[in-house]
Amino acid sequence: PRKPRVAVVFGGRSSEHAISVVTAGAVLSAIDRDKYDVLPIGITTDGRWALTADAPERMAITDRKLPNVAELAESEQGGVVLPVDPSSREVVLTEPGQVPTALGEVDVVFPMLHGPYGEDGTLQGLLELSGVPYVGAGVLASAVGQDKEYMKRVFTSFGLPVGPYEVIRPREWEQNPAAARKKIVEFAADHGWPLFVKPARGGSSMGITKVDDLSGLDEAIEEARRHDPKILVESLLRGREIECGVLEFEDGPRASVPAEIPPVTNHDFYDFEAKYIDSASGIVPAPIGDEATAEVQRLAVLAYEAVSCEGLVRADFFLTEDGDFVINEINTMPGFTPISMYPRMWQESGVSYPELVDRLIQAALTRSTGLR
Ligand code: G1L
Repeated sequence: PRKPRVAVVFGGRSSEHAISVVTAGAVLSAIDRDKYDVLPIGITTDGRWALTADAPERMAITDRKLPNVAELAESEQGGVVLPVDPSSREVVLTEPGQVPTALGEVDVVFPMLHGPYGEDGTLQGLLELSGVPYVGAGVLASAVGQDKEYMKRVFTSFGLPVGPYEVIRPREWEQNPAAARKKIVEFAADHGWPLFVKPARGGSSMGITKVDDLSGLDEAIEEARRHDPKILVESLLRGREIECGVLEFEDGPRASVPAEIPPVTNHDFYDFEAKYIDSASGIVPAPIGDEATAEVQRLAVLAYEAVSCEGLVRADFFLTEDGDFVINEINTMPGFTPISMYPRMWQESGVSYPELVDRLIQAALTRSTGLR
């Protein structure tokens, strides 16, 4: 029989376009070509879908220059822009916002797009409608994983401890900012300053401000609302940052050894750059002892089940001075270069990067489509 064809979809209309391209390059390099055929599908920053050349070496960072899909598609040994007959090399440009009408013969999609339209369940929904199996979280888990309010509500209902938070909904701020401000000041009276003001949706750390007192509050709210009209206010959780990976095996999900993210020195908090670029600074395994390790692994699998994740998830916790874990968030599409925390945690647990990629593809293929 012919090999399953894996379409890796990457790039996209996101500020994390380049990270997606770099990560997709690493995944393409790791896919076993004796076992699978690959179809690299890039999305330009203005939304055109391109069937790019299978050339992972051109997707790496070179001379401090970040790769992008437009250059991959336009370069000499470049790709073609969909919709096309994948066997032809004809260049057909789609308009921004248009999606290809035919992905051709694709057995499984490996989605690698950050944020809205990639990580939030919308692309997953398109794939469900197309009847194409895909790697990772489904529609519901993706959407819950993108919304910090619903994520906390689901965690709470499954008995997972979450930190204190308040939600400010779009109308609350638009119709009565004074009441919203009062709600936040009362929250600060209960839980103390500083506060973190965050957009409720959107995966990265963009739009998040640490607020030390009332004077910075309005600006922080306005900034968060530029990313999402629904915002969250959280208190500073003192404690060690511990992460744990969950991966689906043939007999169900298992947890990796956890990692510790050391307190940041030159960043105000674990921000975008720290998260993706300085991930080498994480300590694997986290030096927290056997009991805490077992506990965080139990909670990570519980979070995976609570949100109905599939394939994988990275669960992020705080370990308080009392020795209790508080779950901060989950990430259905965690940093995924070979030096990112999630692959490093599995490496340390005895699962290599190529094996990780293979397990995720296999899990998607055996799941197939429809209700599961
Ligand atoms: F498909 C997986 F395996 F679920 C998957 C997909 C995407 C895991 C991790 C990622 N990560 C990324 O695509 C990204 C970190 C480059 C952007 Cl969200």
